[in-house]
Amino acid sequence: MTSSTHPASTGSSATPSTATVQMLTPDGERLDLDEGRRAELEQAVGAEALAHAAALTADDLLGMYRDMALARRVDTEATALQRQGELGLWASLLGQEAAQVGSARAAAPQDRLFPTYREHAVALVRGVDPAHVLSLFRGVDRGGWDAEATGVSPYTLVIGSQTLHATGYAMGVQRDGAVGTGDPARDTAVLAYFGDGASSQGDVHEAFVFAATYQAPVVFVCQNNQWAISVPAERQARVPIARRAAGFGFPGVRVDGNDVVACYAVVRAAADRARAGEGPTLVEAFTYRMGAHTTSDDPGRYRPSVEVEQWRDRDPLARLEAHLRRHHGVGDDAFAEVAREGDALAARLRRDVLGMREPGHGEMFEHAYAAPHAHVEADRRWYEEYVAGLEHGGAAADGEERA
Ligand SMILES: Cc1ncc(C[n+]2csc(CCOP(=O)(O)OP(=O)(O)O)c2C)c(N)n1
Repeated sequence: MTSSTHPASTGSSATPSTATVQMLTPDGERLDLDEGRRAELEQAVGAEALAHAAALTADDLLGMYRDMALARRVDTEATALQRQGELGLWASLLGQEAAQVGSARAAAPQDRLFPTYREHAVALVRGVDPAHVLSLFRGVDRGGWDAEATGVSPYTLVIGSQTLHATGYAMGVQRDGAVGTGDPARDTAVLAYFGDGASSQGDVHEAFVFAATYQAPVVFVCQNNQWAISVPAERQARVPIARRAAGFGFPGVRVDGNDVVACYAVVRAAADRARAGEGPTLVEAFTYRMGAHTTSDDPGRYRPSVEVEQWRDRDPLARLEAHLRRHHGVGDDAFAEVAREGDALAARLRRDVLGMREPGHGEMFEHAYAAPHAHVEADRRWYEEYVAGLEHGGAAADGEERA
């Protein structure tokens, strides 16, 4: 179905509506499998995306449910750990599981994903240990998971900057001859994640220009969760974000971000296009941030609770669960098994976090360069002397000139 009205517009009459692609209704019905809806959907997303959705098996769908449920369980545990003083901060993904799992599952193993700081489900799908993500929020690590092995670059807090890194990487991939060869194990796409607030950044617009000009293999995945901390999306974007792509010369699609099937299908088709050398696509996943911006934020000060309640009815997990129960005969046992797995993961995470050691003073210098570097060594010596001075009463290094 493509609906001509927002699933739940936050209200500004200045914001024109745009079609939102949906394949799984909140009640769990599959619209892409409905003969009557196919033509309308095909026009909105193309036959390839429909074929990708139709090819999903019951196992695939249960796998998506599991990914979303585990990500939500990690999120709940991380929020509790932060409240208990074990993490410095946490950016919850609650409500955004479908946009993240659908898009990440659409990526091929060789694709590279550039997240911001809320893509915990993306990381999970790609095999990043959530303990690594939590170590970053505990402040004992700088998020140093293996980007090569997982295909997930480090988190970025500088809003929108990773869209430029992603586009540069995609241009590199292109120059390495890994686009448009027709070899499915070689052709590579890049997914760049960012938020509605980030779409106001100059960096994002530069990334769009470069990606469009060079036909770089990038899928821009904007999770429009409708709030950039306390600023609503409608105050930043006078037209739906997906429509901006047209001005740069590439396709833009708005998809129901709480519908994991639609997110998967649309991003899969866009990534296929990118790998084939047909250039970038902007996918706006229209979703909602159910929690606070971070644990330092109080959304009750700026966000009407009725809006949150409306979105609770569109919960991405509940709709996939309804579909699996009604159309694939999945019963209580399977969901209980996923819940048990989630609890075990959460317990293991808690143990890991409580056991994380403080980093040594000099460790931040270790990965600045791959090989030893004289300036980095000088910085390290100065820093170690400075810290030693602090430990001996703060006098020794205070007045010293930096080397
Ligand atoms: C360049 C830059 N400017 C401002 C900030 C402060 N800041 C942190 S998060 C945020 C809002 C981001 O909103 P959005 O892009 O919609 O992502 P969301 O947090 O909603 O997922 C801002 C302004 C920053 N981190 N970097």
